[in-house]
Amino acid sequence: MKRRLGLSLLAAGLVGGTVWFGVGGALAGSSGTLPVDITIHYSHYQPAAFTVPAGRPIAITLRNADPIDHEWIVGDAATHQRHRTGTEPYHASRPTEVTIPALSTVTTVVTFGAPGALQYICHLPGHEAYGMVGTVTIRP
Ligand SMILES: [Cu+2]
Repeated sequence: MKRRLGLSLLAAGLVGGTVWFGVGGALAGSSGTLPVDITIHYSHYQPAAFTVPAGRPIAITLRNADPIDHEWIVGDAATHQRHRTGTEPYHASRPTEVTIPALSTVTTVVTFGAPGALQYICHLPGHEAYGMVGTVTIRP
C-alpha cells in the first residue's frame, strides 16, 4: 500500500509539477490535481476515510480487488437516500457516481466545493449494511 501510494505521488508530480498529497497526508502547494487511491476488497473501502482540500480536483482511483461489481457514490444524505431507493443499475455519467466492475480499476476526478464531510457508499443490495461506507472530509 505504501509503495503504491508512493508511485501515485510520483506520477502526479510528473504531471502536475510541485504538488504532493496523499491519503491522510499533508498538502503542499495550491494547484493541480491531487491523487487518492482507494482499494475495494472484501466489500470494504480501504481507506474508509480521507481528507482533501476544497476546490481542488481530486483524482480518485478505485481499484476493485473483488470478483463482484461495486459502486463508489459520494454525496450528501439526500443523495444517498435517493440511491438507497433507486433502481439505477450502472453509473458512468457523473464523476461522483461510479461503478467499478469486478477486478477492474476506475479513476474519477471530483472537485469538492464546500468544506464539510460527505459519505461514500456502495448502494448495491446489502453492501452498505455490510459496511461499504467511507467518509471524505473536505477542509477549507
Ligand atoms: Cu459494493
